[in-house]
Amino acid sequence: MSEKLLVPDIGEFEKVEIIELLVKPGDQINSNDPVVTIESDKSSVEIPSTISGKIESVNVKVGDKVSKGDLLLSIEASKVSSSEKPIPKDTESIIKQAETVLENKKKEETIQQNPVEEKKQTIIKVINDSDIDPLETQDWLESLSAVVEKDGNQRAHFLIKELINKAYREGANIPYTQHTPYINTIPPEAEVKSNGDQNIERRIRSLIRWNAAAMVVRANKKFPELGGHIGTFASAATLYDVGMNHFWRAKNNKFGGDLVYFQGHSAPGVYARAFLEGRLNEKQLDSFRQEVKPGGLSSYPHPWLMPKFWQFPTVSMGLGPMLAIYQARYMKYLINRGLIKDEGRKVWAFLGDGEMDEPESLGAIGLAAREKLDNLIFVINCNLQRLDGPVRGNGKIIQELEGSFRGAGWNVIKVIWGSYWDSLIANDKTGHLVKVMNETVDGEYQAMKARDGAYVRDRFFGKYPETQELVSSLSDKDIWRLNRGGHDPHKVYTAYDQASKNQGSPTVIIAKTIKGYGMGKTGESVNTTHQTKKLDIDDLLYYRDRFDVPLTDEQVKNVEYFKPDEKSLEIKYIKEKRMRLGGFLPERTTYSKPIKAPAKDIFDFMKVTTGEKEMSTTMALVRMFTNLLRDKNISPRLVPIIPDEARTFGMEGFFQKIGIYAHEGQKYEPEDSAQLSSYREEKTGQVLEEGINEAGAMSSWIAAATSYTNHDIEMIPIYIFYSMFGFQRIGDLAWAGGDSQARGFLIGATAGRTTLAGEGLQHQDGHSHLIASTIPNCISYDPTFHYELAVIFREGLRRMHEKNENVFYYITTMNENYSHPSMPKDKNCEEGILKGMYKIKEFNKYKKTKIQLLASGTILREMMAAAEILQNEYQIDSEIWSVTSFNELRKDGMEVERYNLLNPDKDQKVSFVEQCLGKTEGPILAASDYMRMNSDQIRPYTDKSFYSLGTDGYGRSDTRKNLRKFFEVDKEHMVAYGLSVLAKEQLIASKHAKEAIKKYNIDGSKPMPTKI
Ligand SMILES: Cc1ncc(C[n+]2csc(CCOP(=O)(O)OP(=O)(O)O)c2C)c(N)n1
Ligand SMILES: [Mg+2]
Repeated sequence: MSEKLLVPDIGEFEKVEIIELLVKPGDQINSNDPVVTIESDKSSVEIPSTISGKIESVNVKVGDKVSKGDLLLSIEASKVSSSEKPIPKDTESIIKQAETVLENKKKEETIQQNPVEEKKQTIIKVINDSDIDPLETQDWLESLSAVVEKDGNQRAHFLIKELINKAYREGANIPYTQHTPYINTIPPEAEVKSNGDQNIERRIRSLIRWNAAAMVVRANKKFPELGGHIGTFASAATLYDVGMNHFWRAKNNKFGGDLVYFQGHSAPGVYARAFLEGRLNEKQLDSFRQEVKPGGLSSYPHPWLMPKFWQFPTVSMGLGPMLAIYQARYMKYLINRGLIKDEGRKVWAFLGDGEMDEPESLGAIGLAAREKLDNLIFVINCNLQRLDGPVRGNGKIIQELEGSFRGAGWNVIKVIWGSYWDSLIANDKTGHLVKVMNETVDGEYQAMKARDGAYVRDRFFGKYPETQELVSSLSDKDIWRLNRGGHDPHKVYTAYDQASKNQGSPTVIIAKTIKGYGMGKTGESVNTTHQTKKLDIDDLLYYRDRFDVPLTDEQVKNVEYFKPDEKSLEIKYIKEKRMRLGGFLPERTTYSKPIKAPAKDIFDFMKVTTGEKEMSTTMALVRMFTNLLRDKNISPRLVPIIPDEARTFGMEGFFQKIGIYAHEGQKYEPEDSAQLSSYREEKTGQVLEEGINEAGAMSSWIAAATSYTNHDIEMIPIYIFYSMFGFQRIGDLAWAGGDSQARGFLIGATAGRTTLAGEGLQHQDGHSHLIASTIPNCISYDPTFHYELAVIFREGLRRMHEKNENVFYYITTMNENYSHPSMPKDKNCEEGILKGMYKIKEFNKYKKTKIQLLASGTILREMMAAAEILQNEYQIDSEIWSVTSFNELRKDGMEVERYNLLNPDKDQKVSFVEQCLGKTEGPILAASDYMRMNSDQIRPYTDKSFYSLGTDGYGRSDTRKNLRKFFEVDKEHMVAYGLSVLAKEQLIASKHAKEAIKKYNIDGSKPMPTKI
């Protein structure tokens, strides 16, 4: 039966051009196969067939303009019985969704019907001064305890929720509290015991503590300028050790490995453990913070400097939390897209309590909960101090963080008190102990740990007679021994155990510790702990004794490391524990397979002129992606990342074609479901649509760009953003991306200070290339024409994803529409595009006076127009150079100059700039849509006179024409400046320049754009 395929609803567009026919008569096609590509002035989209069968006739040709309802093809449809008719995708996902909801509901019901038998919960009374009827309160509490005992926690929760609902409906204004009392979330009865040997583990931990401190002290004895930290790891040692001994599984040939983001300043502790494990030797420990000689140990986790060890750069505070969240989300993305197996891998991130004040640290916690990232565990080491003093002297950081995370939907586990407190809390029949705990602020908690047991008795337990009584039988020493949760391996183990098993939400473990734990009077819990890097002999002896390190006084004086014999119980234990968990951590390895770059001809269509058709480079890029999606090797590996600008960039066609990643699929029928570019969310969706969130999008990009090492699968992330909201906004993340050896593309779209016209000061980018040039492994380009883009992009794919070079690409694309010429036939053109410049045109009619004109991006077109005027109206010849990358030219120039200076007696090399311009005639005038500094970068690498134009100053909204006039990068200014340059070089008389300045109404006394 013959069926007709019509142009579907293409939104607001009409008379859209057909630019490609993807099928011909006789082809057998399936439903959803693309048949033609259409292009508006903003975007190009493939139209998929809705019918399977054999094509009888194609009723359109390239160049035709079509609108909704026009006939595209006639197809002899394959016979599909109505029962076999495919369910439309949207409906299918809605059905799936409904089924899952039903299933979950069923599960919930069964859980509710069969409450897990709960152990008896201790009732903790919290004394409240505003309690007008304590007896009545007692009644209610007892009823609740009875419910907990009889029917379990879930039932109790249910009743409380119902009570609250009822009160709310009856008009009670119930204040919402996100805080629980200042005690551990997991009661002692619910604790899980570790199967580890606690004695050996303590001995190992003590040695790690000692060696970590020793390496910092030794380095600073030799070179006091090196610095380092002892106090941070001292507070976190137990938190790391329990993970290392019992929880964190390494990557090996059977398992992908858990990913652990270590807190930057605890690096000495991680090295100290690696020393006991036999992965680092004494010489290496002695080269801590001396990295210039190969083999030195990095101050902090830096994969660039220790590429086989560190996986994640975390020391710039706030980046670790964001990167870890997006890493966990990306892991789920890979699983849901079927690219890696779901092995229950976890992402653990260790963070400082001071670090949590960075807005980035909390900035993405909502996403983690929304995406149900139960593969993510944060451990916040609340030692109550940051660098200068207490994190919340007047408040309680643990409570505050609990509120933030609970409010965001996380599973919160507070580990505040160690086991020695258990019996005290159990005996707190009046509730006064919890009251004191709640009332005491962090400044007091910190001060207490800087003093002694007597002080704690007086200042803490002494607050109420009831609490004083509670510790009356304890000595001051006993009181001093009351430990904090983060230093108690049992409490930490049970928290990790519960966190690892939690489902449906991310978990945060908020652990209370002591900064500089064990460092004694000069370093424990004092405001200067953070910066303590030298310990005097008394401190060292105290530290040895405190942790029973088997060193003689003499050895302590020499600050010797201690490593037990290989056959000792400790070393055997530590190794055996790691072997059970699959290997050592951290370790950075890569087993991914390269992706073959597409054949050169995939971009051939971009090497021929677009003729009269005008398009922007942003649009050319989107066309190129559409083509790449047809490459079987490349397509599944592309990770398009967009921060709510797909429509701005003409990429909305991707929504239907490859779908938007949504871990729960699409629970609604989108408003535009009938349209070709309908908003389609899917569990297997490919696009990461990040919303208005550049930092998050960049974190996703880093996760995908390091997929080759963290997931052993090479991926091609392409993050497209408003160029101004790129490097300027997320510069530190880009730096961390470089450190991480990210591979992928960053596309600064709608770029240029005058090319993006109306948007104004905050939007118009005139410096992103300069910021990009600060990152050593970032390669950046500012192409003008579609073939330049194609050559650059393919080379990026080849270098990064086929040859696995650890570089990443930054390419600016623009939104100015113009016709693109064919690629010049010159065989060196491609090389020039990649190295940074090539000659695109020459005017050579008069052979009297010549000027070299260099420009990049759309400003090249102004320069080409100026050259034409110079030739036609002033008889000036010129050579025009398309500069695709001033940055790349500078890199080459620097290297050549350095080589020549260091090798004065050898044949001198010639920079690429000089290879191009050395033998040409006339001075150079260079311009771009960026600050003059952009083109000035190559000034030192040519002997010629060099003048530059650029867009220095704040942008502002206006038309492109007016902006270019304002910043003096339009063709008229170029003509006038060109003539002036030639006059200054005494190649022509100055009157020509004067005339041109007058002719173009240029006011010579107007202020610099930087001043207005
Ligand atoms: C973005 C950033 N700002 C400042 C610093 C400098 N700095 C290093 S450690 C530190 C204090 C850290 O306190 P906290 O997060 O509580 O960690 P702790 O050492 O107490 O575990 C500061 C301010 C940094 N590393 N990164
Ligand atoms: Mg801290």
